[in-house]
Amino acid sequence: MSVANTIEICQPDDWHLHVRDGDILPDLILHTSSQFARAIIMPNLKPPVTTAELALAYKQRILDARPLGSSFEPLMVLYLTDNTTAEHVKNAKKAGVVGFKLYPAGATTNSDAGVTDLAKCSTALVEMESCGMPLLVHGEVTHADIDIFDREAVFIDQVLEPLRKNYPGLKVIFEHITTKQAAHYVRDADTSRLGAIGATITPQHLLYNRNAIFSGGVRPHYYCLPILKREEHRVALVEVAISGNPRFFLGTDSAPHTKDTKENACGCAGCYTAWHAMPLYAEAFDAANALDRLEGFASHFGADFYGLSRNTGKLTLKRQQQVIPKEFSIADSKVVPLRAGEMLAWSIVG
Ligand code: OTD
Ligand code: ZN
Ligand code: ZN
Repeated sequence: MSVANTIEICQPDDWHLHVRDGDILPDLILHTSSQFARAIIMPNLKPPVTTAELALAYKQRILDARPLGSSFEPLMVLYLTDNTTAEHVKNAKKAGVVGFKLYPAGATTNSDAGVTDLAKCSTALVEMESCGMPLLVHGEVTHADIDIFDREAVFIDQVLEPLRKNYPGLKVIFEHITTKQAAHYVRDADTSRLGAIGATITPQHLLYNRNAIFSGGVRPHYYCLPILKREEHRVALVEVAISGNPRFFLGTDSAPHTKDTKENACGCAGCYTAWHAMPLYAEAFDAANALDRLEGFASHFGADFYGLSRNTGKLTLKRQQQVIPKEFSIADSKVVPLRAGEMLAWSIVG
């Protein structure tokens, strides 16, 4: 069998990205827009992006931060809170917002404003069902008594399945799935009975298992939420990612934190992958002998799921080694990428 050394794919999109705000925007947008035509911008700012008005202002700051001549398109989602109403959903729809994001309160970085009880936003959820507004879900329960490695699997039974049954028209994206249970739940979901379901998968969850966090010492740059799981889960994620099933698509969850807040006695959660996301995904697909499935996952299925047109541009990747920088100077801080200082097997051409 011949080995592909160069692959050209339809330009990909990132269906789950954190770019924060302020001075660091231009560098972060530069990294992302060198590979991706569009990205869904996560609303977990402080304070969170909860209204159409706030989303449009944030979108404008991102557009202003693009490199000259860039046509990169930020797609905005709003942060669902206990106080989100049907009116918020209607206004969001009018403003071109592509979804609402459910963070169970306390689940991840800046999620304190998240939903404490889904019953509190039921009018919003009913409106989302009726106007076809998708719900993006951080799928972990947050009770301190549930083991951190079990939080996603427990969420499926305790929250996700009841949610989909209560709102059978709701379109759901199970974000950054990390377990065999989530992969199989999405793969096997009966969408003739309940709303459509998709899932995003990060590069780190395709490439690493939980050993990466502890190899030879604590490795804070491999700490993200949901946390890396056992090898059997990584294998199950690769299996669905390369399966050609359009329910699974790319979402980097690139989540930059400054070096000092990661390398800290209480380090922040998040992996920075925006600079090298596509080479990382190429490596994961290559290792599974499935480079021919990368384009569907990275460039087609997300757009199809969100009902948006596929991109017309192209991206070319080449099997060419490069060293990942040890850190990036971004505004007045340093950001350390995933696998900093080590080799990357693939490069972007051009
Ligand atoms: N996970 N870090 C962050 C968000 C994600 O759950 C997520 O989407 C972040 O820093 O915003 C992380 O580990
Ligand atoms: Zn999340
Ligand atoms: Zn995220």
